[in-house]
Amino acid sequence: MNKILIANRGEIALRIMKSAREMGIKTVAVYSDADRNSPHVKYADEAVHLGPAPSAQSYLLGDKIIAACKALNVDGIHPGYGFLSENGAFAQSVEEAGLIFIGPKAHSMKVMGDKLAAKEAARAFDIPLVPGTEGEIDDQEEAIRISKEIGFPVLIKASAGGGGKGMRVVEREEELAEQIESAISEAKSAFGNGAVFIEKYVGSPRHIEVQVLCDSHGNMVHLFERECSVQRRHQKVIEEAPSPIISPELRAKMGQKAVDVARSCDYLGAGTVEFIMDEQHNFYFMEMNTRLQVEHPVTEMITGVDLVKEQIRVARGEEISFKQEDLHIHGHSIEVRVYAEDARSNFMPDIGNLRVYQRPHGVGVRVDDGFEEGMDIPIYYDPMISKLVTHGKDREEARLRMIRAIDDYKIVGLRTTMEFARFVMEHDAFISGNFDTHFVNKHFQPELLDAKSNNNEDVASTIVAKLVADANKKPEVLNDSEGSRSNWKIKRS
Ligand code: MV4
Repeated sequence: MNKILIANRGEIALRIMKSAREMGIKTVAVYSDADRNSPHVKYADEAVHLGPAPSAQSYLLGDKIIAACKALNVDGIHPGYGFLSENGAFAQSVEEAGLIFIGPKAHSMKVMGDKLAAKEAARAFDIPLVPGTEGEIDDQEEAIRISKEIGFPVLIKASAGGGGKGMRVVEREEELAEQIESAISEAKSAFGNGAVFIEKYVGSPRHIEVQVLCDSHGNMVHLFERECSVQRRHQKVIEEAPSPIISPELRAKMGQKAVDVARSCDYLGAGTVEFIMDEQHNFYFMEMNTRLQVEHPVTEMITGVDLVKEQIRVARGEEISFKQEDLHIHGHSIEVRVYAEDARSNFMPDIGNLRVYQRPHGVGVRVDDGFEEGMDIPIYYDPMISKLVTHGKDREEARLRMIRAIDDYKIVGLRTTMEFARFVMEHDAFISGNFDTHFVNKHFQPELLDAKSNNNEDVASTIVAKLVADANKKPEVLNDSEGSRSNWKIKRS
């Protein structure tokens, strides 16, 4: 593989290009009108314009992307996450065009993209599943019988849903028939597939997912778990690895089950097996994400494995570069997703310009981002500005490092979720590790954000004051050994 095209934008496009470059592989960026001047376009060896800003006219144009690959002699496509990454039909077209899709086969995506098919595949491999109906509900009487058997509350899920879409909790038997009817019609209109099923409702689950990696030589490994319980409305906000509540024995067991899920769909490449865990630490398979995930860096930080490199290796037909027994957990890593959202106004997306953008640095700090100072955050895509990742010898060091990094990260021009993240980092429930997927609803109110911390206006005035002070500095600052070599003077003359 000499040249790959990255069918994505922003931080993940850059992240992928960095690994490709280290492997001596040329990179091709694609971009929309909104991303003309983006770092991912500048970083790539070549770049192809796709169209107007909306995804449907740019990053989702599979045929146009494949045509660009042919014109530029590209060997493979990395889809990143979102956009075309879990589109089996696209993966199929890529292969039919004689290109390598850096990801699993269309078959695996198809099985795991349908929750009922995923559960059926997993059942054959003895993976723990939440008690419920075995297949699609086609008989109300039977649905009621099974629900009574497992006990209320139950959860109705759409087979074509996923990520929490199309779920509804039913508390009482009398509501069940009506809820099933409306779930079916909702699933039909939302997904074009009315198949729904029932599970026992797990009231206080933790979201724990296991990273897996498979090659075409039959090697399948897991890279331990990520704890992703701090989320709001199915949007993850903070992730960490390892989970603060999992014992080595449980980890080995979950890892083995995750590998079996991968085996059940003949998986290739990097994937994530999502489990929920109840208060008694019983874990149940929920779904498999057949892509590289946003939160993959925390796994990289604790294992030392470059997941993108491994994806490329196995896509080239090579073996994974290590064995299960070579892997160990080194310390602890936490990721905060920095969104252009206002936590004080119900996390409304905040649009604007990154007037000041200064990244934190230092030991154990990693920033995966795709913007530069002065850029606008486009309204057309996900409002994530960056991922702030820390690593420490243990959870407490990673946590304190995160607080320090948040304080060092200067963003002016937009409201971000950083002060919310700081609130979580300092919350007793987070510190103790005693939290579940209801953390935000249970513990967060905007009033709890420190009135003066990280307020945009305060930061702005601090920085303006600093700029004025810098501009008025006496020449001796420029004459010291650091200053005389810097281009401080040149930039401002
Ligand atoms: C559940 C559940 C409780 N009981 N299933 C939501 C996303 C999807 N992957 C699975 N989800 C859930 N399935 C049963 N039987 C609670 C959730 C859930 C959840 C899971 C993981 C992370 C955040 C969540 C937030 C709300 C509900």
